[in-house]
Amino acid sequence: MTHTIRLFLLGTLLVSPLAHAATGQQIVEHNQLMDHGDGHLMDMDGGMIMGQNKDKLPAGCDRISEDAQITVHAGHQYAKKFPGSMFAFDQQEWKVKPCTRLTVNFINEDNIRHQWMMHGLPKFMYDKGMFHLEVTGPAKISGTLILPKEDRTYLVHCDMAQHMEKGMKAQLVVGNGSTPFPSIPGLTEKVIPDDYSVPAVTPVSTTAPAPIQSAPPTAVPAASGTAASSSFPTTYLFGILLGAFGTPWVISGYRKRFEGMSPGAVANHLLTRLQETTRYVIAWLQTLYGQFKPKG
Ligand SMILES: [Cu+2]
Repeated sequence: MTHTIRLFLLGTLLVSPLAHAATGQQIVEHNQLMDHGDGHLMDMDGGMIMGQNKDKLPAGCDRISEDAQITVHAGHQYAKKFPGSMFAFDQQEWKVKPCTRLTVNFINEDNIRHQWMMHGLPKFMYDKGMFHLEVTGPAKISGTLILPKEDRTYLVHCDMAQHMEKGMKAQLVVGNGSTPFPSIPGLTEKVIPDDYSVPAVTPVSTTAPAPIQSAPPTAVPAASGTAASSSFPTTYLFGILLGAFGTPWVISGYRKRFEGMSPGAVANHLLTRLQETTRYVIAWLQTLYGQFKPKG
């Protein structure tokens, strides 16, 4: 029982939140990670260390030159001084001597996941050539590695999607370093510089004759097609009604009209009417064909 209480108190002490000066948030410290071997450590709250090495000397280092510590703050607020960026570390460059045993204290101040990921380490002792700290903030996680003997500049970034592109990029210089990395905020030239220039405004004519001329060819066939298809049943019904009630009236009218006319005059009159009707029917059929033929 006493043992359980002691463990509980120890655990409470170890994960006790640190006061976050800037925002009043509580920074949870992840320091009870399970060692999965090969320098890979994790805890149940998503804290992760990859490539930890506290005692294996890299080739060429006959001893640890010095023990050093850096504290890295990560978060949105550090991006404010870099226009166009969203995330950043509080520093963009760290310098250490070759064969340094370096402990990185990584403090993620955002309520999202961030990483302090270093690339290009020798694969004979760092699996995947990486050293990597990762935690969901606000939280702190610390890891240790021993740097190689060679003068070299290493890329450090957050590998969460788009975080490096949005500013979370830095470099660690060992000894005299090597070629610096591009696009490190406030440190090196951008590969693709941001362009915030306002494009020149092209004057727009208020009369704008061109759109008016170009509109009719597309608008007219569509409009007539729609009107024809929607009005066709009404027209058809109207025709039937006109035929049913109009025909007797027309016959009686013609009967009166033909009274007293010679058969020749009646025939001539009917022939003229037939010609007119034929022309009308042909015109109607042409219109109908124009409306229903396949477009294009
Ligand atoms: Cu990130």
